Amino acid sequence: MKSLWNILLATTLSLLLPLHTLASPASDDQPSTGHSKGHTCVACVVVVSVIEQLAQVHNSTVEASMERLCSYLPEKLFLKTTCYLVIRMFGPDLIKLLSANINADVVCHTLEFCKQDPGQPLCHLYPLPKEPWKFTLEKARQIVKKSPILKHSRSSSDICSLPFLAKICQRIKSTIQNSVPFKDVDSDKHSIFPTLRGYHWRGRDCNDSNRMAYPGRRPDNWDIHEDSNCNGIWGVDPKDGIPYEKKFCEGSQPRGIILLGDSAGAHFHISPEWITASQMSLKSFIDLPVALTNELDWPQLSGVTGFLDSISGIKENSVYLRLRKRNHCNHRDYQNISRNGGSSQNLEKFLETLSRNQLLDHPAIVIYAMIGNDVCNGKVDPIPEMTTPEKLYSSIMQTLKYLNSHLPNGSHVILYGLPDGTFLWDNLHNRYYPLGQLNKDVTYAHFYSFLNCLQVSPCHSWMSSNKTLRTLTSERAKQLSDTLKKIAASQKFTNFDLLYVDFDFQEVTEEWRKQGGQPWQLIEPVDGFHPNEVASQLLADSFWKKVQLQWPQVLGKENPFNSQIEQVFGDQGGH
Ligand SMILES: *[C@@H]1O[C@H](CO)[C@@H](O)[C@H](O)[C@H]1NC(C)=O
Ligand SMILES: *[C@@H]1O[C@H](CO)[C@@H](O)[C@H](O)[C@H]1NC(C)=O
Ligand SMILES: *[C@@H]1O[C@H](CO)[C@@H](O)[C@H](O)[C@H]1NC(C)=O
Ligand SMILES: *[C@@H]1O[C@H](CO)[C@@H](O)[C@H](O)[C@H]1NC(C)=O
Ligand SMILES: CC(=O)N[C@H]1CO[C@H](CO)[C@@H](O)[C@@H]1O
Repeated sequence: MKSLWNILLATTLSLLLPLHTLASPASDDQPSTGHSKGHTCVACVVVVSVIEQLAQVHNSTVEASMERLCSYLPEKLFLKTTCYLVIRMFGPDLIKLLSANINADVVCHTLEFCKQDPGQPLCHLYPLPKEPWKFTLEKARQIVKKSPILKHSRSSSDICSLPFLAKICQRIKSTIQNSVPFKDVDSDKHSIFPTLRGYHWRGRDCNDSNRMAYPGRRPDNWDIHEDSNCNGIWGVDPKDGIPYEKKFCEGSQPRGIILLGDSAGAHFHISPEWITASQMSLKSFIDLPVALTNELDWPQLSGVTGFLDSISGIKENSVYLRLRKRNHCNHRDYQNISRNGGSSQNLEKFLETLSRNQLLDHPAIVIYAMIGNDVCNGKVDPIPEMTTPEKLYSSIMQTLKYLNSHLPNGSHVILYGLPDGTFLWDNLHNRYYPLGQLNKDVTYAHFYSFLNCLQVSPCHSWMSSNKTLRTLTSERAKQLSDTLKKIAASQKFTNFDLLYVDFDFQEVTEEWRKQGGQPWQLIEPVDGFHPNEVASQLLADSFWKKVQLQWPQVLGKENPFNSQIEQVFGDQGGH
C-alpha cells in the first residue's frame, strides 16, 4: 500500500523540490506509475492554486505571487533555492495561463502534470469550466504553444532531466541521502545488536559509547557509576551511601510504552498554513524541514508516545507523559514503532525495529493500533484489497508470538479496534477544503473525489460519496475489531496479558462537544482523514481512564519518590 505521506509530500513539495524523483521511498508491492502520476497531479494543482490565491489575496501579479511564495520558504533542504529554480522554469507559462484566468486544473493538464488517460475519467478539484473541457484545454494550449518548456515538461515527472536542474538535483539528492530523512526503516539497522540498541524509533540514548546503556533496561549495579537506563537517575546519595536508583526506583515496577501503529499513531500532520494563501507568512514554513525529515509525522506530539507539551493548548497529555508522571523512573522509556501506511499485513516488515531485551529490560505496555489501513486503500474498487478477518487473525497471531518471544515477563499488550470512519464523510463532506475557503468553491466532497479519481486517496472507501461503500467499509472494520476482541479474550501468552479496547471516536467526539467543540475540528484539515492533535490527546485521555478503571495493574503504582527525584535530578536530562 502506497502510504499517504508520499502523496502529501508530493503535494506540498514536489513542484518545489522534486523529491519523488530523488528519494522516492522504497515503494511497495504494487506498480506505482499510476500513483506517482496521481501524486504529481495533486502536487501541481495544490501549488498552482496557492500561487493563484496568493495573487488574489494580495492583489498582486502572478509573478509577484510566485516570488512571495519562494520568499516564505526556508533555506534548509534547498527549499528556497529549488523554489526559485522552479519559478524560472515554469514561471513564464504560469504567468500567461493564470493571467488569462485559467484555473489550476486546466493549468496542470496544459503543462501535463495531470493527464487524462484514454477511457479514464477526467480528474479535477475545482468545478469544471463552463465551456467544454476540450475547448478550454485547447485554448490554454494555444497560450503556451510557443513555450520551450512544454516540450520538457512532457516528461515532467522527472524535472531533474532538465540540463540546468541536473546539478542542483544531484546536490539535493546527496544531501538527502546523507542525512536521515527518507531512509527506509529496514535499511537502518546499523547496530550489531538490534534488540539492544541502534534504531532511532525510541527514547533518546544517553551514552552513545556504551552499547549497554539505553532507555528501558533494568539498572546495571543500581546505576552507581553511570545511568545505564537513561532515566536520568544515577549515582549514590552522599548522605547514606545508598544508590539513588535503588532508593527511588526499586520495587516501583518501572515500565515502558511501545506503540505499534500507523500514520495516525505517529501523528501525521500537514500544516494548513502551508496551503492556505490567506494565512501564509514567513512564519508558516518554519517547521517544514523538520516535518519533512520526520516523514511528515510528529510522534513527539502524538497521543501515545508524545513527550512535548501540546501546541494545541489542550491540557491532556500523552500516555507516555502520564506514565512518566506516575513514576519518574519511567523517564524516556517510549518507542514509537509506527509507520505511515502501517497495517496488520505489513507490520512484520518493521516489527523487528522494536527493541526490548527479554532478560535485561523492564516490562512494557505495547499498544497495537493499526486503525485504518486494513480497510483503507486508494483502489477504484477498494473492497477486494481489504484485510479479511481470517488474514487478520493469522497475522495478529504471528505478531503476538513475536512479542511473546521478545517482551520481558510481566508486559501487557493492548489491541485497539478500528474506528467507524463514517464520521469523516458525515462531518466534512459539505465543509470547505482549505484550498476552497477563499472562493467557496471546493468542499471535502470535491477533494475526496479528486483523490479517488486519481487513485491516490488514503481511504477511498470511507472518503467517498458512495454510501453503500462507506457502510460496507464500516462493516468490515467492525468484523476486524471483533476478531481482535476475540483473540484478546481467548488467547494466553506467557510473558504478557492481552487486552482489547474499542477505538471509540464517538466517545471522544462527545467529550469534545462537552468542551464546546465541533466534531470536524478533530480531523486533520489538509488530508481530511487523520485524527488531529486534539483528537489524539483526547483518545489518550480516554484510553488512560479506561485502563485505570478496568486494569490498573497495567499502569503500575504511583511512585512515592517522584518529588524527591525532581529535587535531586530536575528534569532528568530532558528528552
Ligand atoms: C488591485 O490592483 C489594481 C492594479 O494595481 C488596482 O487597480 C485595484 O484597485 C486593486 N484592487 C484592490 C481591491 O485593491
Ligand atoms: C559512557 O559509557 C562509557 C563506557 O561504558 C563510560 O566509560 C562512560 O563513563 C559513560 N559516560 C557517561 C557520561 O556515563
Ligand atoms: C511471569 O511472571 C508471573 C508473575 O507476574 C509469574 O507468575 C510467572 O511464573 C512468570 N513466568 C515466567 C516464565 O517467568
Ligand atoms: C458504490 O459502492 C458499491 C460497493 O463497492 C458498488 O458496488 C457500487 O457500484 C458503487 N456505486 C456507485 C454509484 O459507484
Ligand atoms: C518516524 C519518527 O519520527 N520517529 C521518531 C520516534 O521518536 C524518536 C524519538 O524522539 C525520534 O527520534 C524518531 O524520529
